[in-house]
This record gives sequence, structure tokens and C-alpha cells, in this order.
Amino acid sequence: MSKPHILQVGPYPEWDEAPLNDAFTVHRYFDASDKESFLSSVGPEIRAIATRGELGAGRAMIEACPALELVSVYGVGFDAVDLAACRERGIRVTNTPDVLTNDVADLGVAMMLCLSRGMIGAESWVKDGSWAKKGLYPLKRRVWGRPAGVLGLGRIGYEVAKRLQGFDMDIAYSDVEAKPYASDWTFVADPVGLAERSDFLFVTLAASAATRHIVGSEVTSALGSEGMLINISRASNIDEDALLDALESGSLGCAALDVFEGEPALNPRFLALDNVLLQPHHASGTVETRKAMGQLVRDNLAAHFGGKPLLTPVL
Ligand code: 8YV
Repeated sequence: MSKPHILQVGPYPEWDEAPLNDAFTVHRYFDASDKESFLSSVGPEIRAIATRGELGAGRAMIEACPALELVSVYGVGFDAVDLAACRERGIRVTNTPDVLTNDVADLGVAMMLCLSRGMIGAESWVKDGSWAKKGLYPLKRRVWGRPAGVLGLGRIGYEVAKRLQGFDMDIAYSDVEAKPYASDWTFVADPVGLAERSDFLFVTLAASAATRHIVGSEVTSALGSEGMLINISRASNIDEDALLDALESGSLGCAALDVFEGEPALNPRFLALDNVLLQPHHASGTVETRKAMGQLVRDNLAAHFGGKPLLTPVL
């Protein structure tokens, strides 16, 4: 039996490539120099798209594949997949929730600690000889016991809040409604109100049109000149120009960011700031989690082509 043809939008770790190529005839979009003519030549054969969270699949790609049945996303976020285009044609969509939750939460909390305690600068202090020449490293701010807010108490937000509990923090969260499983934490419906009572604000919202720029100048001002914003979700949840203005003026204390508009080509204004911790969108980037994500991408593809229920359907 001939193998189903799939379009691979971006590279995966090497351990995913062999099993993917064994099971499918894989067309590597990211290797094509002329993407448009590549799509018009292989598009008619494509029955599934295997993509990554941040790469997704836009309408033009979906429309270039008239026989498309499934988009399988390596990532929990599916905001870069044109769901309307998929719905119109009954195309199924899957993602990789759960398997990455704990690692993403870990990185968020690690960024908070790293930035608050000045660990990057402290390492330079050791390596460049400042410790010996200038003496003690400047004092930084404590984390434990301070008020923290979690904007979006889904799977990842919940795991962040659980970890913050270990630091005896005073935890509050915003979501569309109070969550029955969060009775230990304070519910604050309004993100500005949440920011007002928080020294650290984690953005853990699934991105959508409804959450676009939910963090803007009102939220950053409410967080204030001593506050820290931590984003491990999507850049679109934050008005990046407003964030940069706030960081440059000092109306927001600092920010720890794993995601950026137009990444990996981030706004150069970020690079000139010393009150940021910048990370290359790697919150799910552990060997263990990435192996589980790759397996789930393939399991969803196999379930679909085997006529079985999808494991983690979005649509
Ligand atoms: C990326 C992510 O998919 O889960 C998500 O939504 O953005 C990430 O896990 C990852 O960077 C791999 O490309």
C-alpha cells in the first residue's frame, strides 16, 4: 500500500525524522527554496500537514492542498493554524497538550527566579573578574512570599501556580471564570486588577483573537516599576510596542520573555534593554518533552490514517 503523502512544515529532532519517513512520504516544505512552486507541485498529493506550534499552517498553505484531511501540530498552541480554513473543509486538527505542561511551567518559574536574583549578570560578575576586582555583587530582589498573578489558569497556568505555592507566594489568577480546582488562590476577573496586586505576572493564556494584546499599557502600568512580566505563552497576548515603551521608560520593572512577535527576528529594541531576560522560545525544549511531542504528532497521524479516533483533537 502506498504511504500517505504529508507536508512537513519545519524540522523536527533527528529521532523524529526516521519514524516519520518510515510511515509517510514526507515533503519537506522548509527545504524548498521556492516555497510557492514547491506547494503547487506537491500540494495536490498532500493528505496531512505536520507542523510546529509557532509555524502553524496558514490559509494559503491549506488551500494549496486540496486533498488535505489533517493538520498535526507539534505544540500545544494552534493559534498559527487557520482554523476557519480548516473548518470550511472539515479538516481535522490535533496538538500536543499535557506532555509539555510541566516543562513549560518549569521554565516560567526558572525565568522568574533567574531575573529576580540577577543570575545572568551574576555569572558575568564571576567570569569577568568583577567579583575579585569590585567585591560583592549588587543586591537583588527576593521571590518567595511575594504576590504573584497568573493570567490564564489552564493546564500550564495551573502548574505555574502550583510551583509558586512552593515559594509561599500570595497567588491570584484571572480567567474567564473562577475555577473550582483553584480554591486556594484568589480569583481576580480583571487582568488590570490582577496586575495591580502582583509583583510577578505570568502570562499563560492560550492565544486567540480574543486574547490579542490583553496585556497592554494598562496592565504593565498596574504591574508597576517594581513588577516583572513573564510570558511563556504567545507574543500576541502582549502589545509588544507598549511593553517596550514600558520597559524603556521604567514604568514596568522588568520582563522575562520566551516568545516574540516575528520570532526569531525579534524587535532590536529588546536587545538594548538590561531589564529583560530573553529566551529563544524553548519552554517545551527538553529531550523528554520533545520526544513525547514527536510521538504524539505521529500517533495522531497514525490514528487518522488507521481510521481510529484522534488522540488529542482540536477540531
Ligand atoms: C513549539 C509551542 O511548538 O507548544 C507550543 O505551542 O510553541 C512550542 O512547544 C516548540 O517550540 C517546537 O517548535
